[in-house]
Amino acid sequence: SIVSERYRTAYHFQPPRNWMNDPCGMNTSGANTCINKKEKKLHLILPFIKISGPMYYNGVYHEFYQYNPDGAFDPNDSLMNMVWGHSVSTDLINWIGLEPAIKPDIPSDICGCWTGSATILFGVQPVIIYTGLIDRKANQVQNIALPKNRSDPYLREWAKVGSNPVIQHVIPGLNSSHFRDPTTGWIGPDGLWRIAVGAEVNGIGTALLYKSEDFMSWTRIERPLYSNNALNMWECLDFFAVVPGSNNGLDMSSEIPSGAKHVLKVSINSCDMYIVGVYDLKRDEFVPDTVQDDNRLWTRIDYGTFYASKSFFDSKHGRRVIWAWSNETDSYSDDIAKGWAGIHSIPRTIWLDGDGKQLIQWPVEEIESLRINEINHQGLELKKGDLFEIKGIDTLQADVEIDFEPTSIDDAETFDPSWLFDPRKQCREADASVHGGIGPFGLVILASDNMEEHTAVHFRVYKSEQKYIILMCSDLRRSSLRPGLYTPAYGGFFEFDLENEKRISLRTLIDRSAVESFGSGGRICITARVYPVALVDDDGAHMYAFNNGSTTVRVPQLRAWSMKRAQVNVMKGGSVID
Ligand code: DQQ
Repeated sequence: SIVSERYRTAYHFQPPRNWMNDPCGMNTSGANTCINKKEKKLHLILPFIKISGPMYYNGVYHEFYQYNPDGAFDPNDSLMNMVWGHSVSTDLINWIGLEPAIKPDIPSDICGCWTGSATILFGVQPVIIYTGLIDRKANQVQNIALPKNRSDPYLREWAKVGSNPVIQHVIPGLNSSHFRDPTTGWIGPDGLWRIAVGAEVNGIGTALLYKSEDFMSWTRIERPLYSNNALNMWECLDFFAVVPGSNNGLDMSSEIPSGAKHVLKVSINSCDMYIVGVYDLKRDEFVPDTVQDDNRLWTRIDYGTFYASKSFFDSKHGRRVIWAWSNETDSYSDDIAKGWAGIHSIPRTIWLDGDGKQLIQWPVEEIESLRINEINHQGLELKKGDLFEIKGIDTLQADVEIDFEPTSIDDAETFDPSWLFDPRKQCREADASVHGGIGPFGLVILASDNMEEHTAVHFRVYKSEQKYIILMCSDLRRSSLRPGLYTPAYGGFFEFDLENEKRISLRTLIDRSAVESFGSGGRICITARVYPVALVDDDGAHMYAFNNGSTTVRVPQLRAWSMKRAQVNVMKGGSVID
C-alpha cells in the first residue's frame, strides 16, 4: 500500500517484508590470518572440517537477524518459528538477501532460533552459536551451526552440529527461560575460547562465562563475567575491547594492547546501556571502573528506539562496528497493514573517547556514498526565535550536518542533578518552544506547512558547578497527526567543555520513518521512528534550523545532502527476495 511504501526506509537495513528484530551476528570474512599452531589444533579438534589454508571471503559482510517468515508480527509472542534471516554485503549499505541461515528443525531449537553471535575461529572457521527454544515454555539452550561449504563466498547454507545443544542449563537458581544470546567468542591467555551468556540466576541478571577448547564442548566458569543487582536478565550481551582515544577497533581474539579498556553492553527494559571497565584476566572477571547500581544513571548507547545492539570487529577497515534493531513505534495493526516491521540502525563505527569513559559512535563512512545534491551554508546567525529553512534537498531522505556556536557562555541556566534520572521529562518540560539561556537550538524536521506536524532535535546548555552539561532531545510529540503512535520526547545528557570546544555539532540522518541523530560528534545518539501524515500525503515536508534561546547562536557550517536509495535486499529487476 502507499502507506507501507512511504514509511519504508530507503537506506536502512530491513528485509523485504515481515517482522525483523535483533541483529544476530555479523562478521567480515576475510581476516587474512596465517595458519598458526592454534589452527593446527583446530584441525584436530574439528576433524570434519577440511582446513585448506587461510579462508579468504574477500571482505563479504554477513548480517544475520531475527526474522519471522510468517508475517509482520513478533513470533516471540507465540514462541514459534523465529529464524535467522541472512544477507550479505560488501559495503554495509547495499545488501543481497539470501535464504534464512537457520530455522527451527531440531529438538534443541524446535520453538525458535533466537539471538546469538558469529565467531570466526582463527580467521578461518565461521561458527554460529545461538539460543534455541526447546518448548512452548521458552526453556532455552545454546546450539551451534557451521557453514556447509566454506568455499561458498556467501555461506548460504548452515548445518547444525550433532552434539546440540552444546550448553544446557544445569545451574542451581537459573531461570531456564532467561538464559540466552551468547556473545561472539574470544580467546583467553590460556588459549581457551570464552563466551558470555545472559541469564537470570536467583532472580538477578548476570553475565555467565563459559570456556572451551574447541568451541564445541563448554564448561562454565563458576564466577560470572559480571553481575550486579539488575532485577531482569540482560539480553544480547556484547563484550569488547577498546583503546581510549583510538578509533581503531580491536579483535577480541588478538593481543589486546596494555591500556585497553573493556566494555560490557547489556540490553534491558528497552534500553541498550554500557559499562566501561577492565577485564581481569587472572580472575576472568569484568571489573567496572565505577559501579553504578542505579541503572537509570547508566550511559546509553542510544537514547531512542535502539535495542539488542551487537558490535563486531571489521577486519576490512580495522574498526569496530555496532548496529541495533529499531522497532516500529506505530501500532500492531499498522505493521500488519504495512506488511513489514523493524529496521536496523545505520552501522556505526564505535570507539572510546580519550577520557576513557564515553563511547563515541559515527555512521560508517560508506553511508556517504549515498549523498547527492549537497547544499552548503556558512556564517549563519540564529537570534532568539529565528527559523532558517533548509531548502534544496529531499527532506524525507537526507543527511544533515550542522554546527552551532553560542556567541556567549554567560547565560547558561543552572543544572539540577536530579534531572539525570529522567532526561525525557526534562525534554518534555524544557522543549523547543520553551525559551532558554543557551538553547534550545537545533533542527526541526519533517514539518508540515503549518507546523502542526514536526519533529524537533535540539540542544540546551546548562551550567553545573565547574562544567557544562548539555541536554539533547529528539521530541516526537508533534511528529504525526496520526493516532495510536508512540511519540515520546527522547533525551539524554552529556558533559561538554564549552569554554574550549565551543562548537556543538548535530548530524541527523532522515530516512522517511527513521531519524537518527548524533550529537557532539557522536558522544550522544538518539534514534527515533516517526510516521508523519505529511510524508504520506506528499505535501512535502520542511526542514529548519532554529534557535529559541536568548543567546545568539552562530552556525559556522551547515551542510546537507539528499540521500539516494540503497539496494537493500532487492534483486535485479527490482523484485525483492523473501
Ligand atoms: N529477542 C530475542 C532474544 C533476545 C530478545 C528473541 C531481544 O534472544 O533476548 O528474538 O530483543
